[in-house]
Amino acid sequence: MVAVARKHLPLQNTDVSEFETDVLEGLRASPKYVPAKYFYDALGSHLFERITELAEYYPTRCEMRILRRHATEIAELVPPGAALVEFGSGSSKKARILLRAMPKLAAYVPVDICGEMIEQESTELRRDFPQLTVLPVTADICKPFKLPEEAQSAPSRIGFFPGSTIGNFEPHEAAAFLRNAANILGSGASLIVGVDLIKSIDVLNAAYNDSEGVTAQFNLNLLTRINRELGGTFRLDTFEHHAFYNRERHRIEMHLASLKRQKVKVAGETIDFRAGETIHTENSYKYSVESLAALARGVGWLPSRAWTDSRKYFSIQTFTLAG
Ligand code: AVJ
Repeated sequence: MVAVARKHLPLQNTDVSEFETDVLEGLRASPKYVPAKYFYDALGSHLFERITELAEYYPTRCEMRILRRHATEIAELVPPGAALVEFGSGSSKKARILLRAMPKLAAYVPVDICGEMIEQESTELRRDFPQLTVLPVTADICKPFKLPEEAQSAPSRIGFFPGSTIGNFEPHEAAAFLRNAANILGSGASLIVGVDLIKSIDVLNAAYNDSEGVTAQFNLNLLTRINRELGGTFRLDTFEHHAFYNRERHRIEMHLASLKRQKVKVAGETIDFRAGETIHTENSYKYSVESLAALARGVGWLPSRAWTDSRKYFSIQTFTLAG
């Protein structure tokens, strides 16, 4: 079945086989894990949208508020004729706030692994910002990629990485991402990063254990996806959503815990679970303004400005490239 499909759908099946490789590698490991990027199939993306609207989930609202309140000041960092490059742009909802405050911007370059999504979004952006050149790039933001000629030749480039997506990386991966962004943007560049801040454990734990159970559905949907795309036999009623703040490592951990000893098949392979054994599905690292600044400095970015909301839950931080 898969072998036949692979011939006719090369693009889709490249993804499927990478998904299979990554899932099997993670489920053979001890402790078990699955990379968090696989949450975002169609249903997963929809569930994440619902998470951003939950009373307990403050990050998205806080970030939007900071961007709206300080859009003019943020825009002052962007010289006329510059190109704005968004890493992992998705729906470009946050970029729109900046675009409205940057009328002299030459180009907006949304970069996302999901080509279909940014093509559609670009059509809407061109309609809403007729004077703006929109140059979508389909790429994995963790790997080197080339900017379109028009963005390359602009007098300067500004990176935008909102949503605390940087928190999904291990700190060394976050540093590698910042280094890659510096290489892509080039000398004279600036970078605008949105990052969730270290705060009261109760606030953090509540944000990932909402009372409606949407985060639990989001987490468990990963098993549904494995069942559908990799012929998995996970029974969703035998796994439970676990999310907690790990104080030592400044991160929320999400896991799926097996409620009993059991065997599950995935892509023809049998995976054994002990009772209580978990699959580690996500880390969401929390930073202070200082700890992110230190990380960025280490790879050549000079910290410039930082804004937070009134409760200091979330931050927007800017950096410029040294040299
Ligand atoms: C999209 C990675 C920022 O870590 O808060 C939300 C994902 N996971 N609830 C986050 C997520 C569980 C989210 N990020």
